[in-house]
Amino acid sequence: MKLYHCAKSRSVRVMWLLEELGLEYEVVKMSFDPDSLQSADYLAINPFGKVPVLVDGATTMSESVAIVQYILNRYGDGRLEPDRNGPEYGKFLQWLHFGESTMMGPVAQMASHMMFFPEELRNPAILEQGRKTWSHYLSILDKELADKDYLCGNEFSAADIVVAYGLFIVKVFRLAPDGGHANVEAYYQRLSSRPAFQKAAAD
Ligand SMILES: N[C@@H](CCC(=O)N[C@@H](CS)C(=O)NCC(=O)O)C(=O)O
Repeated sequence: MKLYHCAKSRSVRVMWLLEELGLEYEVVKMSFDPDSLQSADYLAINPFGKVPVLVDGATTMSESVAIVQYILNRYGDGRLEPDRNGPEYGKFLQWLHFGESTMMGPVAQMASHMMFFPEELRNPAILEQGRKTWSHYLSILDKELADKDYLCGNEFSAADIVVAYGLFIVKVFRLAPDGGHANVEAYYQRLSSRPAFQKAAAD
């Protein structure tokens, strides 16, 4: 497998999973510079000009959570997900997709209006709205984590990888103030101390 990766991007999720599963892969380091992601060569691989991309034989994919599901399905041997016929599986899929579809909405708002957009397009009201939504999501996560260490069946799973990436990015870029969600904080400390995370999150 070949993983196209930019430091701190959503490809961290994929690398973290590959590391946890002990799978062999090659990393192609990209950068956010348009010469990299917008080059003709890269656009031929991913017309969206984004990372991650995973190439596995004839398969090329460019949605991080779909890639996570693909890797689990092909190479996971049941690891890092609950039994697909058991009671936890629906919940697992829900958190797995929450981590991108819902959770990254306010992250994108905060990041755009704090650092990605040119000054003249940044809107403090939208930044504030993003922070409010983020804080609301964290309170729900905090309740969910009140009596367990991980989101599904109290076992570490790929859903934690996807969700923890959002927490990571908000911390690294200081998009929202820390604090106020003790269970989420303890959860993040638990996850970010894993060697596979540390390898994937390094530059
Ligand atoms: N929904 C996609 C989003 C991919 C995405 O937005 N990637 C960002 C990095 S985290 C990117 O490559 N941005 C570069 C750009 O938009 O120019 C996924 O989960 O993989």
